[in-house]
Amino acid sequence: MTEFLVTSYSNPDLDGTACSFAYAEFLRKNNKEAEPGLFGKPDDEAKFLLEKLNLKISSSLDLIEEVNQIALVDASNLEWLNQSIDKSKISQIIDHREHNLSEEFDGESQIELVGAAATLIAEKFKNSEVEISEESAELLYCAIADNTVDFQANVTTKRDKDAADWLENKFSDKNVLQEIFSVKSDFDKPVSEKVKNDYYNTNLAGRKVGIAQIEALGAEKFIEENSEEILSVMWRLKQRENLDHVFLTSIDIREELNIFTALEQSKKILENALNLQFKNNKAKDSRMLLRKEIIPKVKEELE
Ligand SMILES: [Mn+2]
Repeated sequence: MTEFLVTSYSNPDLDGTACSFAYAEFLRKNNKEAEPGLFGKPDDEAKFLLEKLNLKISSSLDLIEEVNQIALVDASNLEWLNQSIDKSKISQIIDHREHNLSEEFDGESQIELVGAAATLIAEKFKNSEVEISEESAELLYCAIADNTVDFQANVTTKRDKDAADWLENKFSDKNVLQEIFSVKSDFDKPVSEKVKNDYYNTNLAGRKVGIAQIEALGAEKFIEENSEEILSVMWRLKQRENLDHVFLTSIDIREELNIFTALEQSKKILENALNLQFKNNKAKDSRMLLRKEIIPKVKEELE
C-alpha cells in the first residue's frame, strides 16, 4: 500500500516526468510512502533520459487504485487529467502554468510562474536537509534546460538558473544536455511522429483546440521542407479529434524564432491573438513563445 502517487498529465514531457520521479523521492526521504507514476508514454526526450539512467517508472494506472493521495506535478488544470484520476484524492498540486484551475481546488497548491516545475522541486531539496540522488538531480536539471529551451525562452527566471546551477554539481554526466538537444532535433523519423511527439488538445473558451509543439535545432528547415505533410497531419488530427482549431508552434533554437503552422480557418485567430502575419500557412515571430504563453492569449481571443 502506497500512500502517495506522484504523477502528471498523460504523455508527459521531461518536466512532468522528472518532477514525478524526484518529488516522489523527496516525499520518501521525508518519511512518506510515495511512488512516481506516468500516464501514457513519456515524450522522446524523457524516454531517452529514463533509458540512459536505467530508470523504470510504473504506469500510474497500476498504482491509482491503491493510493490514498495524489500529488500532481507540472500539472494543474483538472480538466486535462487522465479520466481514471479520482479528483477527490488529489491533495497537492505543484505547477508553473498561468492557465490553471487551481482556484477550484482546496488542497495544497503551489503555482509559481517559473520556467519549469522542476525548479520548484529542486528548491524543495535545496531548502531541506535531505540529499538529492544523482538521478533526480540529472532529471531535474535537464527538465529545467528543456522547458526553458536552454535558458533562452522568455519564461526563464533567475530561480531556474539558480536551481540549475545547484543541480549541475550533483551529477557527473556533463554531456547529457547536448544529447537531449540532439534527441529534440532528430528529424530522422516520420513527419507525423515528429508533429505528434508533443501534442495535445484542450478546451479553450468552449472551443476544442489541438496544439503541437516542436523545439529543435533546425526546426525552420524541417517546416520549410515538410509544409504540405505537416498540414495534412494537422488536417487528419482535426478530423479525428473533431477540433475547432489546430496549429503547430515550432521553436528553432539556433535561429531563435517561432514558426507557426496553421490550417486556413485558424490563421485569423492566431494573427489576432499573437499579432502575427501569416504567409500561406506559416507565420514567423522572434519572441520564442512557448505553448504555455500562447494558450492564455489564444483563449482570450476566442472569448
Ligand atoms: Mn513544465
